[in-house]
Amino acid sequence: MGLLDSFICWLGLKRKEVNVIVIGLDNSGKSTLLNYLRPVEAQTHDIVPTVGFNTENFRCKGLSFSAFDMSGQSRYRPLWENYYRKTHGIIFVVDSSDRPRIVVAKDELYQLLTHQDIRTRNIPILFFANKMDLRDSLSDVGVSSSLSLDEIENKSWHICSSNALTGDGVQEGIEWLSSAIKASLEQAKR
Ligand SMILES: Nc1nc2c(ncn2[C@@H]2O[C@H](COP(=O)(O)OP(=O)(O)OP(=O)(O)O)[C@@H](O)[C@H]2O)c(=O)[nH]1
Ligand SMILES: [Mg+2]
Repeated sequence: MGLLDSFICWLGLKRKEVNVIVIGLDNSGKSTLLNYLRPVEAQTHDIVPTVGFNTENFRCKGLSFSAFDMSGQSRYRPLWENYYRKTHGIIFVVDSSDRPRIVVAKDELYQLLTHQDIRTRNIPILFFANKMDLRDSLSDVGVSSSLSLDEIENKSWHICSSNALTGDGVQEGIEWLSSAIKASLEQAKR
């Protein structure tokens, strides 16, 4: 951000721009969730598996978000780490109905938490226990314990049950993330 931009931000005339990376296994609902955050007239009913990544923009609580919607397919997962250094927050989406692959999600989470660009930073992580509408889905508590979220150190985290098709739980999660990012930016200034 240039000096002029910083001044305009300071005056409260411009929203602070932040980056978030949206990760999680393929088919967990990342793109569907981001689609819900678009203005109604821009939403699509035709979401296909992401190739590589897409970017989406949305606003919340005075922040202007650039969200990197990453593909969760195994061949594209190595791309995720390229975005870690510049991200202000992480959205990790889990398909709560995909019990057989929750261990794969846990392994990807471990790789994230131990990555050199993430390990030592107090970077907020928002988990969506998505597809809560499906029968036999794990609850947010079930997803949290399957992923051992209680063992996360040095980071603020929060988990929300969501239904990305209807948007249930999505706004609540994004509001938490906005507040957590603002708090971590304030902390970094001190
Ligand atoms: N029932 C239900 N289906 C969902 C929900 N969220 C997403 N889906 C469906 O899950 C499928 C995958 O959704 P995507 O948003 O493409 O998943 P993704 O995580 O972006 O997948 P990749 O781009 O391949 O990594 C689609 O058929 C969605 O309609 C949900 O909350 N409930
Ligand atoms: Mg996608």
